[in-house]
Amino acid sequence: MARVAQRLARAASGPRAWSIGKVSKQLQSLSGGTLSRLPRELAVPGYARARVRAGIVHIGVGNFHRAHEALVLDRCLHLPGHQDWGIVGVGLGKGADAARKAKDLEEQSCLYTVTECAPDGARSSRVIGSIIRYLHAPANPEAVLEALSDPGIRIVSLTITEGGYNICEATGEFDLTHPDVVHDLTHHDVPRTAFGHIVEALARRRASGAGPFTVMSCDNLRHNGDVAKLAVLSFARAKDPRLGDWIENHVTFPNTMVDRIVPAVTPEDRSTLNASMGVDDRIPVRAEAFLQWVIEDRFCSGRPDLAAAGVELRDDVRDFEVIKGRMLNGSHVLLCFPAVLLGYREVHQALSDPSLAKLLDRFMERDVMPLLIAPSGVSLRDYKSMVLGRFANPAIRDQLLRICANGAVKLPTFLFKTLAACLDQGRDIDRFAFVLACFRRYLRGRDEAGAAYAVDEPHITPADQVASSRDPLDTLRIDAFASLDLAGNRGFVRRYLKFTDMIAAEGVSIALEAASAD
Ligand code: CS2
Repeated sequence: MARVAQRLARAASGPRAWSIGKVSKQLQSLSGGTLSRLPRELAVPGYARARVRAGIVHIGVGNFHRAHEALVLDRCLHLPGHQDWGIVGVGLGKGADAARKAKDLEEQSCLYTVTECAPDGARSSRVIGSIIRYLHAPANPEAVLEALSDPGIRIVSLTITEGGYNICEATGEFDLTHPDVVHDLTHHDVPRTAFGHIVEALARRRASGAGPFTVMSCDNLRHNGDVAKLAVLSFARAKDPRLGDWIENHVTFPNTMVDRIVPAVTPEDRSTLNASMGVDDRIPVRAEAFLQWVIEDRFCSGRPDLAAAGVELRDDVRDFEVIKGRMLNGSHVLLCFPAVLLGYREVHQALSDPSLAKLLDRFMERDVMPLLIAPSGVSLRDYKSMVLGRFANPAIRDQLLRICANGAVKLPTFLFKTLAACLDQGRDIDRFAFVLACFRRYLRGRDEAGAAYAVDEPHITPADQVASSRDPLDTLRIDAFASLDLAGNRGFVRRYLKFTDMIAAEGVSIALEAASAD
């Protein structure tokens, strides 16, 4: 009888048939109501989701958040006494994609699958249940402010991208002239930016006695907590200096180092993942098996037992951030532009090209590692091998164009500290001159074989783009690169023009050999 009822329920919820090659499978839809009917091999939340309350608001629910913090919190929710640490997800983005994501999450009761792919091909998938509510801010800004003002919320975490903190590269200050910031300073109840939301919510909490929350940045930035603090305090002081003081005295901004490679999911990936799980998940995530999260233990209003869920709580987070940003993200950004120009589209394919592998090896070994101090228990040489091994993982098929996106912000974020030190110390700067020459060539949107790709550079103005295509030195002068005045450095300009000319006359391969020559 039970089996019959189960079958009827299965039929009522309308499993869809998919075929991959010759195999066709019945896929079970995913939502709170179908959890008990999912294929047995798929791990599902082992806690009562209905009893979970929100303790965290997360702004920027991209694939990275869903495969990183939300997965760690899902582990926490399995611990006794942790039912108050669910997540309310918030999306600030406008446009059709953002609205679709909100709809998909709502229809799936905010459930989704994460599939972890090890380099040996082993895969495991599970349903993550830690996001219990999702709010699309443009559709209802007041709901977001209410959620953030709820006394139950004790942490507000952020993945709003490296460029999202609105810090001017030239001055290092929060840009109070940005139109959205100007808007938020005068329209307190309908903010557009993360800072407008956070500061208005803190003002309300201060007035109501609900107390502060921790602001935890999870973006790939040097000292991300300090940057988040600068942004929040600058905004708050511009709005109300006394509120700024209150925030400074009560809110904490721990620095964190986040690490997990999470590729974009194409429609083909989605079909393959769903067929292998037997589930019709509209928003599945795929990630490498590796996951690291190091956090300073500075939470002003409490935290879950993150250590029990695999997080490292340490005082020397900044050292980890520096190593990860300069070695892993630095290598990514050094690799992606020449690799795309050479016709590669996935990271592991590029790594199987010995010239590109050599470029990264030289870069880490010669340019980066001599400048770093390893935290206790970390060997830089092992770290280098681990980075190269992770990039070479064929199972995650990470997209080079994902890494290229927003290169104007990523290049300075991940390479300029190393470049500045190399310039100061009169060391080899060829890898940097080479990658900037490749970046300029990449902006044309066609690789060396003529294949077109989409260039995603929200921080380069159309005028800069035109200028850059005429005069190679104008690429060095774009606002995002202002901190180093590279166009005014004769030594750098000489090397950069050498690579620009070499790429134009002889091609990227020849320039690549020259950039990693002994
Ligand atoms: C990548 C990162 O987007 C990028 O530039 O380097 O997303 C990288 O995959 C993660 O930081 C790995 O932790």
